[in-house]
Amino acid sequence: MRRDVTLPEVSENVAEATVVKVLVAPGETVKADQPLLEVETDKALFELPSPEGGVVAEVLVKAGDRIAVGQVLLRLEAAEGPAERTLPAETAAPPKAAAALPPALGPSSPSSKEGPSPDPSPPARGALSSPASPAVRKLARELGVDLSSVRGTGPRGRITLEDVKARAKALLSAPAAGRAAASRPLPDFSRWGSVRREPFSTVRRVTAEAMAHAWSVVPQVTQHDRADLTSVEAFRRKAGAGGKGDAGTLTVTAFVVKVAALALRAFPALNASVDAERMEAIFKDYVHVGVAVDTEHGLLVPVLRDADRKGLREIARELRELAEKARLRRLSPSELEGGTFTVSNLGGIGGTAFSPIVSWPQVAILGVSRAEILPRWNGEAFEPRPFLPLSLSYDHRLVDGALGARFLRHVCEGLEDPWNLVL
Ligand code: CAO
Repeated sequence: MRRDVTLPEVSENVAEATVVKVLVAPGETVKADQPLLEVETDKALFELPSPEGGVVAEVLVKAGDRIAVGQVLLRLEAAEGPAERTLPAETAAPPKAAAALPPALGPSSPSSKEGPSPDPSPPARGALSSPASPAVRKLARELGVDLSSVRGTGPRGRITLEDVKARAKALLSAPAAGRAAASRPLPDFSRWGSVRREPFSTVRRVTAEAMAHAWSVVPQVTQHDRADLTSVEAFRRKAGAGGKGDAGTLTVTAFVVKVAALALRAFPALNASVDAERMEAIFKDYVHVGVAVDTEHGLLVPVLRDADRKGLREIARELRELAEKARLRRLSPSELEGGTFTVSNLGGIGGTAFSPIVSWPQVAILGVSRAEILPRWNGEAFEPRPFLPLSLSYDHRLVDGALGARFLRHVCEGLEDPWNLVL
């Protein structure tokens, strides 16, 4: 019996993917679970396994093709035998699939199952979406509606035809200025000299979409402060002197993640999300901190779970592992999802301050610049002290300036006197 192999809904927010490699040819006999295609989504590179054993009758795609969830990719002549194994379209997470190799989420690619984008601007990829039937997908395609921006009101959050129509209506009634931004034509640059075009990589595209979305929906403010790192540096030196090599392990980033995670417990509004449609704040009882990692493929933001409950050494170790995996493109999609706050340390490179962009749907991000020795007045004289510049960007819809400043002060005080936090 012929059997169509389609692209399953690999992850809740992914509607499209790219074929990286076709691993089988017509006439080839395949076993159940044998990889058929290598596919790249916004979040991961993975192998699509065969739903059952059989002979490949037709391959309908080639490397480089953009494919949609539900699209028929291959046809199998199923082997005679017991009942078919099916690949449940809506639960087929990156198929246990061979090491879901690499992911690619920008800082604003947290996943949220919460609400829809409040505005009609293009949403961040990996933002949100609910299951949708083929008819709903078809209508969405026809109306130019991105399903990841639609809240499903049907049973179990399914997106209905009405949901898609409502979204299309909202898009049409959006202020013209908002729509114009995306569609304004570029000038012909070649009039002024030679130019070269290069398509965005997946990571670049995801980052671009996520940043543009976050920038357009989050009214953000950046607050700057400085933490005296004397205690942290003394602690790191001491740990190093203990002979365990911890000075290298207990990085500044690990301290910042730990202190920020504890501060988030004390300031739940910064560990929340905004549901602009319902005018509600969504407070999370977990603290999962995304850490921006600079890789040769672009910016990736793996998530360190329950950072408030983990010890410093554990955080430092996990951070090292996540950064290493990010650089090797070996993070799984789940390691890129669910962040409630982000830390971005550019201090290894330099800089005195910067304005990080809030990683929607989170409401705050902490930028870390390069620590330097500065004079501090002790009442009688100046003394040299290492100071760490910190820049907190926050969503002013939920966080007021005073709260943002208090939160950042709390973080600074936590770094200045870590014992306070421990106690
Ligand atoms: N101030 C002073 N020195 C710092 C520092 C800071 N804030 N942060 C790191 N350093 C030092 C480290 O101590 C290390 O020095 P040594 O080589 O002497 O030990 C060196 O700089 C390199 O450190 P690192 O960057 O590897 O530090 P880390 O392990 O704490 O950071 C990680 C890990 C993943 C945060 C970092 O490697 C990274 O990728 N940073 C870039 C993040 C980024 O791109 N953000 C932008 C997002 S928005 O586009």
